[in-house]
Amino acid sequence: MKQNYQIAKEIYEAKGIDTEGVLNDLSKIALSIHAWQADDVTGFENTGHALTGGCQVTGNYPGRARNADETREDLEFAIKFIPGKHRVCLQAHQVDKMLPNTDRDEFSIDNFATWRNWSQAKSIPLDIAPVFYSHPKLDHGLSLSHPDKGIRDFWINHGKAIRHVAAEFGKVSGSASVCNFWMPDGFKDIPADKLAPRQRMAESLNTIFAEKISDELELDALESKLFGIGTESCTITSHDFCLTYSALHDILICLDSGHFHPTESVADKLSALKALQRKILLHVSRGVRWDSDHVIILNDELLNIGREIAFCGAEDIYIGLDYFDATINRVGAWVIGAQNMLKSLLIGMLEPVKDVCDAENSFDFTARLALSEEIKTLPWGAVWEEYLERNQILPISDFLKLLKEYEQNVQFKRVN
Ligand code: RNT
Ligand code: ZN
Repeated sequence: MKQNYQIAKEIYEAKGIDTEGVLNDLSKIALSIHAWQADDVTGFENTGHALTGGCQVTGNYPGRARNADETREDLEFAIKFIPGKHRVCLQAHQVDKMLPNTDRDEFSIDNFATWRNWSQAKSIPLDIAPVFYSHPKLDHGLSLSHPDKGIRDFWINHGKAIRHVAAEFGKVSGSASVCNFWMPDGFKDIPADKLAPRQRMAESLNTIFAEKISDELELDALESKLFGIGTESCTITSHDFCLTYSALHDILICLDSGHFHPTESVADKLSALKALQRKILLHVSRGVRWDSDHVIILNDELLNIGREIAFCGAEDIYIGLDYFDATINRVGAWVIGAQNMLKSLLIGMLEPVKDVCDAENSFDFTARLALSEEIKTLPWGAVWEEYLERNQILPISDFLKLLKEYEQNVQFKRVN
């Protein structure tokens, strides 16, 4: 035990916080690490379809994973630097292989067999998201809300297929696989009719979710978005739509922290949802101007998310990561962001909020402000270092050296 930690432990103890208990609680929180940081959201269908649906990945840092094997290789390297036991989430186009003459509407576990075996062998549970973009059947920017029944049916079948894949993932890991639905449907310019597409979207979702799959195997989630590139004027699955739909159908609401107005905070929404929804999925991301997916840094938004999760209780909150940056080493992006997520949780869990609550409960708002500011200088860094050491995680300077070796020996050898 390091001297710094010993001192920090005593400082926290004096404030009524048991750092050992906190480290134990933190080790039980599983993040769902987004596999799509490795391949710039291209997927491995090899159909040559460009990335569409308003998602953009900018940058050309060498070493993108070109297939599922390389994605797993990168994940295995990254996971060595992320303390704790975590999950991995796939986008459904990150297939192991395509099967002859089949498209997304016919995907099955056979397209993901190596992923499933890897999950089992490594004890890493998998989550998955159907992919409604980067495909010609996203027609005029519409999938499940398209006026043409044939197009809707194609996407309905894709949604159903991926729920089954998720259930197979859940079966091998013994922990329900979260299947997150995000549809890019929307309009660049102001639609005359915003109602009919939303009615069609709701109907399509009803058809997809009609089949009951055990909660032990699979959990459905619905993700909202305020706007995307090319859908500036209207998104069909807006927050109002998704919140209402998820509440009425008892599925998870997915809040992506890059999908709201910049002054709107996902952290502020957590307590409302925790009080009223059964389970919540987060996509922790960082919006910067028009982009919703920068690597998460330890800014106020992330700190507030960590604080709210710590306060409300992490159970029933699934913490998924969702960011992608191709201007830096992609494995580096994973590790930096995931460590920041864990730091924000640790900081939140270490906060001695009892005094602040006492002040609040006696309506002493001056004390509440003073005490909540005082908390900010507590020595959480020493506790974080101890956590890394106990998990045999190297400090970031060593990580950077090993990452340089990894990119020379592995990532940079990937051409095209
Ligand atoms: C898109 C959503 C979605 C992501 C994809 C890869 O804006 O955030 O959750 O998974 O971008
Ligand atoms: Zn997201």
